[in-house]
Amino acid sequence: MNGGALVAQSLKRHGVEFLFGLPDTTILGILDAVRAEPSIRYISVRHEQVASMMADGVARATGKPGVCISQCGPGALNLLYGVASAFKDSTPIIAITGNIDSKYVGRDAWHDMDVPALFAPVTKWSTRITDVRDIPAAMDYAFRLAVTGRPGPVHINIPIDLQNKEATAAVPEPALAGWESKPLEPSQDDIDRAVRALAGAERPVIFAGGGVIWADATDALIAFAEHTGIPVIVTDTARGAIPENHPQALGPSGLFGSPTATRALKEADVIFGVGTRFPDVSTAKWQDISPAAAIIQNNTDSGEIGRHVPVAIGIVADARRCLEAMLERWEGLRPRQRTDRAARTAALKEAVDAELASALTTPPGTHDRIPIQDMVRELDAILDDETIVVMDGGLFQLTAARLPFYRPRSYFASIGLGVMGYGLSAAMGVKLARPDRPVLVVSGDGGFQMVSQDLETAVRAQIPVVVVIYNNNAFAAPRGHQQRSYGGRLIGVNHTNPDFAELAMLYGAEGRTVRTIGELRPAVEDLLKSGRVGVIEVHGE
Ligand SMILES: Cc1ncc(C[n+]2csc(CCOP(=O)(O)OP(=O)(O)O)c2C)c(N)n1
Ligand SMILES: [Mg+2]
Repeated sequence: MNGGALVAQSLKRHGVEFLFGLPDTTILGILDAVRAEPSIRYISVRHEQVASMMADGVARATGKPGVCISQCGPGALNLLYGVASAFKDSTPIIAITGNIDSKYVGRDAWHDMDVPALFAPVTKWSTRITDVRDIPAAMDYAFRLAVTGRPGPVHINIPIDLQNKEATAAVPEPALAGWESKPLEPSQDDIDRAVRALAGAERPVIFAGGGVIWADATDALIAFAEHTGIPVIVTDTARGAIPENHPQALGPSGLFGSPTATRALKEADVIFGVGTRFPDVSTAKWQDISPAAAIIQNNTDSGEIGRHVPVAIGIVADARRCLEAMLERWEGLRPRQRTDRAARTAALKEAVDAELASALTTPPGTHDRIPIQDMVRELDAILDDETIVVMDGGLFQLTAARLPFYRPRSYFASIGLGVMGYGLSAAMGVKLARPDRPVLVVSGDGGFQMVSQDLETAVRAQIPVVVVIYNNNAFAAPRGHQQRSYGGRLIGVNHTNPDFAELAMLYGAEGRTVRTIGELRPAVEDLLKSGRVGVIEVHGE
């Protein structure tokens, strides 16, 4: 077996169904072997950044690493984009890059760059293979590392000569083969202290992060919340961990959340952070966490505990095991609880609902084009809890992210890095992994235009996602800053766009234009049902 076949066999062994990439000479050994492996579907993209974000989509939709591949030089630079986004949002990706022949690596030859060094700051492990027989063990370690502790991307660089080289001597068995990891158990002492602190609290909140989703702990979260009556705030990677119409669900806090959830966080005397690193985006760079609050933090990665906020009780454990142990202990202890908890939670929930309604209320005045509030309100009315929403970044997102979500793995966005172009790209990975669920992208015109060439990929590979573009012919996010902070002196923020419906049709997709809000529902419903790739341009203001 040659190096390429060893890679393909490893992907197969790890149950990889999809590989996303863009071919070049330095990866042809691997691609040739993948071509011969019927269980793996290889899909070429038109820009490598789309491949890494598709892998991100697969990972977030399934909980298993997504895999992408590119050549070594410019391809690797493009691939890096989605890998970096995944790193910031704790998403496991296996990024594979090829390389020039080993004997020229590091000699400033054509395409030669120190690719492992480029990937190092945005991966958990970035390595170059120097012996073909190391491939299986390196791949196994990569798959293991990507999902253990705080999940994240890993990168393996494989020179082309090793892909083509036969492994003549015996290939060592990967040391990790056959070893099953078990969820990390919490210490009973930590659980005891946490339960007592929470039970005695006057204004407690549960602050649930992406770790709850990765640990499949949403049932445990809901059970614990219901038993204790404590309100739940979620981070942006944990949307839907508790249905957002649940009487105790306050939705997200911070930049994309409600002022009430933020206030509940600020006023809390005890904060139970579960499966979270306390992201800056949810906490106004940690300023929304009172220095007087007692913080309980659960994370499966001990390095994340106390990293951003001082922690009174740290619980290093799998989020599910932590929540289950907390509930068990709470039931055993039957702690005396404050009786005003239910009334406080109900008041918070009422305020969150009222705020959501006002966030989606159209500002007064005349509107020549469709206000963002109208579009999001209408989407809220149209979408059911089956539909997965993948969101791009931009000013529109501040309103669009207010859409409520009711199930885990139903909302994905590039939060920590905030990359433009994430919407269509990640959505394609999500749809491949979850063909049973409708997938809708909400994007700005700027973000969509960063990856619009990959409509061709969606059409060719028959990935029926529907993209709603809120077209304001501008990079409105920086424009807003210029209006507020630079005396309205605009530079570089207004532009023109093609007719997006026409563009979609040129690519062989369906295209619709929405000029009045009433046209949105039929367009979304028809296209989601059509089984085809669809683009809906909304004339935004
Ligand atoms: C690759 C990249 N470049 C620049 C930015 C900074 N940025 C954030 S939002 C934005 C404008 C997005 O425009 P659009 O998609 O049209 O959404 P809008 O702000 O108009 O709602 C820019 C330039 C970014 N996040 N990512
Ligand atoms: Mg725009």
